[in-house]
Amino acid sequence: MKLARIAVHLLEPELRVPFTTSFGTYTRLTRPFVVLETTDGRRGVGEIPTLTDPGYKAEADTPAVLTSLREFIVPSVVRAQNEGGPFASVDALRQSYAWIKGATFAKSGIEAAYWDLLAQEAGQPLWQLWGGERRSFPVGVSIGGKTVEQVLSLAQNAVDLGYQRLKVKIWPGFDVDVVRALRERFPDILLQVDANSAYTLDNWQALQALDDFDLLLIEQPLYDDDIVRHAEISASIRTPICLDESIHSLRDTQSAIQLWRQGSSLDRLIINIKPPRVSGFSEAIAIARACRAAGVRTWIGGMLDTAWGKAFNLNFNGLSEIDLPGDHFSPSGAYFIQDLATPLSAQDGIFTLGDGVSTGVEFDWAAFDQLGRQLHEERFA
Ligand code: OSB
Ligand code: MG
Repeated sequence: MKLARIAVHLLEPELRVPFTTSFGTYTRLTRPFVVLETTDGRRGVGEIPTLTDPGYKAEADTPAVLTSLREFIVPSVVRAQNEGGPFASVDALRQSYAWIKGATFAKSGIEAAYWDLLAQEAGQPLWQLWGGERRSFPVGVSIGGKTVEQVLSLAQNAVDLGYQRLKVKIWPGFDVDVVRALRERFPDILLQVDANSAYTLDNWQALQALDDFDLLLIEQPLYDDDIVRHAEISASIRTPICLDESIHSLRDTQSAIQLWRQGSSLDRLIINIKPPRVSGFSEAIAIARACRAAGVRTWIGGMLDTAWGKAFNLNFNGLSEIDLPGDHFSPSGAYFIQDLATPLSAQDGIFTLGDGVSTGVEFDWAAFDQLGRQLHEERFA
């Protein structure tokens, strides 16, 4: 497969319902997309699920990703094929930009577009290409509300839609009360919380009260760039700790596994695998396998991705190494006012993968053009 052109687009999809986290409320998003075109006219598309600012983590914001792509990653990919010929594999593609430190979100968009091309060429669904062996699995929703009433209303909506697992955003002062209210209303549901690094070593103790509510996990309570302190507090809290922000690679995952093995216990460590946060699906698959081998549970996180990005993640969930329900759906029905594909849907909280090629959904090029514009393009020699 020979690449002819690479383009970066910027879209502005709008959420139907604002999403609140410990670091801010989001309604209008800005989203870079990578389009790879082959010499025979095939196009592959990769979404980069940035937020507008670095409130979630460094290099996960739109300006940083656009700069990395334009200045370093796109020129590296073009140079590599021009000088060395067509990429023989996804690994060869990744090698072309491996010298660039960080920029995991930006890199993941190139890799996703390439996987889309490979799947189209093979005439296969992504889940098959990735060795997935599980067609059906339970899925969940992530709830970002500002008040207990808002959270309860979104949770009720999600439960009425059939979802059997809820994740709720918390922060200091908005934790025990919201969890208690959810538990009272939904005594048997799989329930987990996400703090997005809002607590510190001085106030995380408030989270010990959550041990009474039979939570599946507490996601990223402490600093976004820390693994060690999370391992330390994990010994003093019964509820498992889940790492999101602080895992960028298989190596980070191995560090966490080593720390939990030495300290508390591996059943108190859970990893949220977000493919863009770890530079793409190759690394994400390696992380899923390493965690399974160590007895550490995993699930697939989201970033308010459009139906295109969500479809990639649902295919990834077809791997039998993934243990727990992921953040694949919106608690209010659909995330976006206008989307890039008809969103895949679950029945009674269970999603089933189909036989459709690549993502399994049809990319809506007209919506793509309506929602944004091309910022940058380079042609291969
Ligand atoms: O931490 O998982 C997170 C959204 C934006 C940024 C960070 C996170 C989230 C979510 C949304 O929780 C999950 C989803 O896409 O459904
Ligand atoms: Mg998270």
